[in-house]
Amino acid sequence: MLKRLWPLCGLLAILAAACAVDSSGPTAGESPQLFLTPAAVADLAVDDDGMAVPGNCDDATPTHSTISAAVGAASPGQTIQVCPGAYPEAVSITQSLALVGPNAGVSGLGARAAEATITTGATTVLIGAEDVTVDGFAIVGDFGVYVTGASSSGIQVLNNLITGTSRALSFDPGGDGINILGNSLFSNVRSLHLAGSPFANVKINENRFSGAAGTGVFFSGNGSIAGYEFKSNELNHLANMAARISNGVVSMNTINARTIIDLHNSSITQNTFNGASLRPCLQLFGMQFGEDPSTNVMISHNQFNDCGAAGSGSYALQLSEGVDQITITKNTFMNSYDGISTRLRFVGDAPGPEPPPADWTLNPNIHINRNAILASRNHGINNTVLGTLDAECNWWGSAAGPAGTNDASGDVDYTPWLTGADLDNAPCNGPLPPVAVNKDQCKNGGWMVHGRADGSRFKNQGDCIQYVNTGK
Ligand SMILES: [Ca+2]
Ligand SMILES: [Ca+2]
Ligand SMILES: [Ca+2]
Repeated sequence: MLKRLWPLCGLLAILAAACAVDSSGPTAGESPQLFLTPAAVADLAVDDDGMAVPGNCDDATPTHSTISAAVGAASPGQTIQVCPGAYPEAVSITQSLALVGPNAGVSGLGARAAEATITTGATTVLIGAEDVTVDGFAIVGDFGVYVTGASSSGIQVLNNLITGTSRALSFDPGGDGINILGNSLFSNVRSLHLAGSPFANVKINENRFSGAAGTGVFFSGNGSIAGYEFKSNELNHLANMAARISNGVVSMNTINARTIIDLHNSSITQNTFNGASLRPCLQLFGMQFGEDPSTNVMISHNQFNDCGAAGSGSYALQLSEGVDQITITKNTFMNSYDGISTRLRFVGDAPGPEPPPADWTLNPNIHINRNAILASRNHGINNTVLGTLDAECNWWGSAAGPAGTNDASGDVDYTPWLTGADLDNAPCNGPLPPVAVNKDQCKNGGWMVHGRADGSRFKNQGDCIQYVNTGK
């Protein structure tokens, strides 16, 4: 039935996307693909079987069999459609182009159609121009995708599976308007590297970062990023986001790796951090390694699970020297070694004397309020430096407040505390007064230091005696 439509499809190339039959037979493993609506038909087509037209990989018209040949034939701003297949070639792009693979628009984290797989042992996709899009490929190399040249402005890396021996995705120059969305990036050294500066308006959303070793996500410490989204990623690879990031939002990620970040005028919200009881979870950069200490950061509504272990990496959340205007609220810290700690200055940090002990003083504008701090294994809050840490109005898992290893250590103001688990509404009135059980406890001012079993206070001695007698 469909075979009989074939001549019509050949005549009406513009409608070719409606015709899924390949009279020459598809490449092994290649199922018929419908890429693009006719209105979005690409300018050039590539298929490793040497036959396709834009919009139809199964057309019998001869075309480029390598991506490099199509890139060489393209004019600036054109779109190149790449059909499923194997492309063992290094692709170098030196002008604005869009490379559109068979999984364009399809996340790298889920089910995919047959891939266009580009593979070399060296740098596989080299981008040396602004406004280049690479969407919907599988890419394997020493460097998977490597952005070089004077500027990375307008680079879009979307919906790819990228594996790199040294780097999966690496940017040498800074730039404005960079989207890294929907990719699965794997490397045992670096899954993502931003080396250049300055960057602006960088979105890194809905990706997965994986690798067994290395600093997986690394931003150069002398760089800057103004305007930053890091949302809904799955981060399984140590992240050192050392660039000075301003106006950033880190939200809704699942983070299964230690993460260190330098943030300014930014927020960290609605993330889940998992430490597996062996690694620390989140550290805010201070002035170690010459960083500009994090300032004006809201850390709220995050879940920290099983973070930290004895030794240097002991925390769910750690504040480093010099951070200021930090608000930590409505988070849950569950089963951490230390829930929240302050970082001692270590040898190699600049500036100041070495080594520890507590040799720096907290800024006063750090507030830890209305969090749940539960089942900590060493300390719920561990302040190892000078200055008082404001930790009033937290819920410690009991109306009786901190206890056992779920406690506060060092100079921490933790009273009053919440006497209920509702972080939005529980009263901040702990410690609760001892319950009056006989009327003698009401006399001689005793009514002022006793209370009811629900934690409420008495108005006067008579109120107290009535409670003892009637329970009301
Ligand atoms: Ca074909
Ligand atoms: Ca093919
Ligand atoms: Ca207090």
